[in-house]
Amino acid sequence: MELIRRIDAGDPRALPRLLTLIENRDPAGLAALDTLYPRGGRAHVVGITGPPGSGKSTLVAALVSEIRASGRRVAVLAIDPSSPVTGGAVLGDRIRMMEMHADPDVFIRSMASRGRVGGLAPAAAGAVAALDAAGFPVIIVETVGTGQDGIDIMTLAQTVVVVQVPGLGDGVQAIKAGQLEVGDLLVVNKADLPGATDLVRLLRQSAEGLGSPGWEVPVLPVSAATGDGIPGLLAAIDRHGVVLRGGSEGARRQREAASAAVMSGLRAALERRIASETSDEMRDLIDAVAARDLAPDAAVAQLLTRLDGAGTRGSDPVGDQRRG
Ligand SMILES: Nc1nc2c(ncn2[C@@H]2O[C@H](COP(=O)(O)OP(=O)(O)O)[C@@H](O)[C@H]2O)c(=O)[nH]1
Ligand SMILES: [Mg+2]
Repeated sequence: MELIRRIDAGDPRALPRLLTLIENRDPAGLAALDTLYPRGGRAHVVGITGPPGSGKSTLVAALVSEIRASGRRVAVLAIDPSSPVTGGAVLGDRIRMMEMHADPDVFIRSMASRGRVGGLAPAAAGAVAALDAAGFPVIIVETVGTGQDGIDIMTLAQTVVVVQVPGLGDGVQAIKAGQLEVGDLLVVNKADLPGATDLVRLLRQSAEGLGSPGWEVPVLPVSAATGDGIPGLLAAIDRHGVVLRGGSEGARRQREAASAAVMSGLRAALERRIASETSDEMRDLIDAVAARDLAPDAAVAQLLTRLDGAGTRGSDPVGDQRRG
């Protein structure tokens, strides 16, 4: 296929093009992904998550410089599930990383959920798979929080870095909300600000006993703005990658990621099918439920029968079917 040949030849416009096709669920993009998928599985996918303003983008920029200094290529996927009307947040991130656009071995892509057909989670999983197949040894995924809009960073990333900052009480919030548990590494960013030492101490207590076989969760103070602690953070991320590759935990996570990718894709496909196959009938049935002529379960049963019929016909009016 032409697009894959161009990616292999190192055409800088081919990969952004492929990601756009995948995001739009264009049959050509999905067919390319079918071909590319078996090539993947070698990248170390690192998720960076934390509250807005905690310095994730600044941290990613610092990590990218450090990874480049170690001679590796790196791709960044910045996911913003907040559907900004203006796209401002995503654009801000882009501009901040602009200097890196000059480096052909750094690939940066932003993704928002605004106007998306078929859900952000499958699109993000598809993008990671494409970047993996394109040969980036490290892929960084930046996203706010966890589980928002179906983006569960754990299902995309092998190594999850949870970012906290002093001064906002966020650390305490995160402990209460159980957000630390998803982290393989806990980072206290803005360690140049007051309160960092206390937060590190608090998180170290909370992190005790967390982790996976052969891995204790480290709590690392860094300053993305000054670069303090960044080499140590990258070293810890790399170490976690090595631990994963050496043990059963890595395989377990691969299996979990595969399961999540299939399930989110299936869910999105069913939602598209529901929207396209049942809309008229759905409206009538909802009217009937509202008028108390029909119980909700009875309406659901009728709609399912309708979808079963659509399934056996094999029709796919959204144009999802692979034509590759
Ligand atoms: N003092 C200080 N400020 C930082 C540090 N890292 C990031 N910031 C600032 O925090 C703000 C939010 O950073 P950003 O990377 O956009 O956060 P994000 O929303 O988590 O991606 C910006 O004004 C950054 O300059 C740091 O290490 N120290
Ligand atoms: Mg950001």
